Amino acid sequence: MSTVTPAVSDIIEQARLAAQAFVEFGSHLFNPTVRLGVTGLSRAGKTVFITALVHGLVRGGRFPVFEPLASGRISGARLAPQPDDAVPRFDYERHVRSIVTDRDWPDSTRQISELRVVIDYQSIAGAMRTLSLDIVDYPGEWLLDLPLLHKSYEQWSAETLAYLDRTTRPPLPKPFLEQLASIDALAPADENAAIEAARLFTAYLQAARIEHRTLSVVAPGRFLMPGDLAGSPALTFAPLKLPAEGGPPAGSMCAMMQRRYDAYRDVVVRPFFRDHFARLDRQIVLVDALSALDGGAEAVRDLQDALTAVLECFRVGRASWLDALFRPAADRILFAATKADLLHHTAHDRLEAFLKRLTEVAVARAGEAGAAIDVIALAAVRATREAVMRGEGGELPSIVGTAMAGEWSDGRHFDGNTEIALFPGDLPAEGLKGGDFRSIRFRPPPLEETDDGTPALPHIRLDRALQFLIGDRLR
Ligand SMILES: Nc1nc2c(ncn2[C@@H]2O[C@H](COP(=O)(O)OP(=O)(O)OP(=O)(O)O)[C@@H](O)[C@H]2O)c(=O)[nH]1
Ligand SMILES: [Mg+2]
Repeated sequence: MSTVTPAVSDIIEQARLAAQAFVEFGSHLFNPTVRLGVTGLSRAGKTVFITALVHGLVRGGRFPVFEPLASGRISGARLAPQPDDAVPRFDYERHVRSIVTDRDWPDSTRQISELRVVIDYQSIAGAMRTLSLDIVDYPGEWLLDLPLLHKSYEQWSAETLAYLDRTTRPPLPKPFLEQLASIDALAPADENAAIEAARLFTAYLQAARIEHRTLSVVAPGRFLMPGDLAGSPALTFAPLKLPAEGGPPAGSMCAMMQRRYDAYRDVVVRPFFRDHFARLDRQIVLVDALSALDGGAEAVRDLQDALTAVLECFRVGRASWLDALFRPAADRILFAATKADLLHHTAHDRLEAFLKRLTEVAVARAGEAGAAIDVIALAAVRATREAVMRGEGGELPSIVGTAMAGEWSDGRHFDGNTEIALFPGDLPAEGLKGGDFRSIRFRPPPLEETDDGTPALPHIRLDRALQFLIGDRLR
């Protein structure tokens, strides 16, 4: 049976990282760089966060809490060619056009991309300096692959099938499970049956994503966002019911599936995390807690499971072979609940407290390992204003914004130009139950003028996030 043997591959991995760190150390002396990791499941708000952050730096946003900018020590920020030649560039201009000009949100991300921002600033002592900020964007689905790094095919198959057998959330994986029942894992490998199994398994994952919006721990992420790997053998596998004992006979169905799973893990997943997660200086973990609250108790549990499984892998400071993969670990980690503009500010405390409960274990572990931790509620782009509605129950702290065009679940239709005011509901004061909260999609807002007349995107606490993440590197 295949197990994940730490020995040889880890030693190679460590040596590679050490060499990389050495080369980078040399170049950082002349060109100080911060690699900022933006982590988040799909739809968490990564692309919007990166776009708003860069827009604020380059165009001068209203950032009173971001000291280097507020005090005037930053003389300018500009986009520069990124360090990795093989990775596409983050299409900043297109995303800005979408948010600012079209007042529409960017599309869901399908490929990895990277951006470098160079910040010119005056140090506190008065010297002129530059800092490069490197940021990577990627499809959130791929993050769900992180737990696969320490799982064998047998483990993954068993866990996935256990989930599929017990889940009661529609869509049910019936077509896949029926086909699975017709496959004998020990019989000779049958390519057509493998293709059909992978197709039905992928169809289930896709349907589950559309239905739930959030995703649980079952997915190999590239099945949903294959990038340029669509149709390759490394993506043509599925879980199988395996015999309790004994290795897979050579040439059998399960031997073939296992080989493909291993290829997916070692050739697709491992390099992605090695190249983009292993060398982070700072890390922000974005969590769309509000959509989960809207989805009810099971959606919240789903989000918690997925986050726990993913954050478990950032075992900062623990003696595990994954340490090698994630060293040097980020020394500052910010956990952020996104889209806080969907709440009145009086509810932001509750949102932060909810996020703390969701990520408790990961937060404690990162703190133990010596990383500086903070938890905040933010909106990278603030799409609403606040208002007080007077109803039967007295005054309700509400929000006002332009509703996105389309049909709502309550049957109302909006043309995309109508302002509505609503009370989004209450967040739970304790526990991880769903609240009676409604998450609404508003259009991005028009630009606002800052005090010196610069047009800027409104936000909530984006400046506080920046101060925590890179403020100390601009002193
Ligand atoms: N109101 C509001 N909505 C936001 C904000 N940020 C993101 N959203 C909403 O969340 C959706 C997803 O945001 P993205 O930035 O595309 O999310 P992502 O993490 O890049 O998602 P993937 O690319 O699918 O992994 C957007 O289409 C918006 O509807 C925000 O600050 N305020
Ligand atoms: Mg994205």
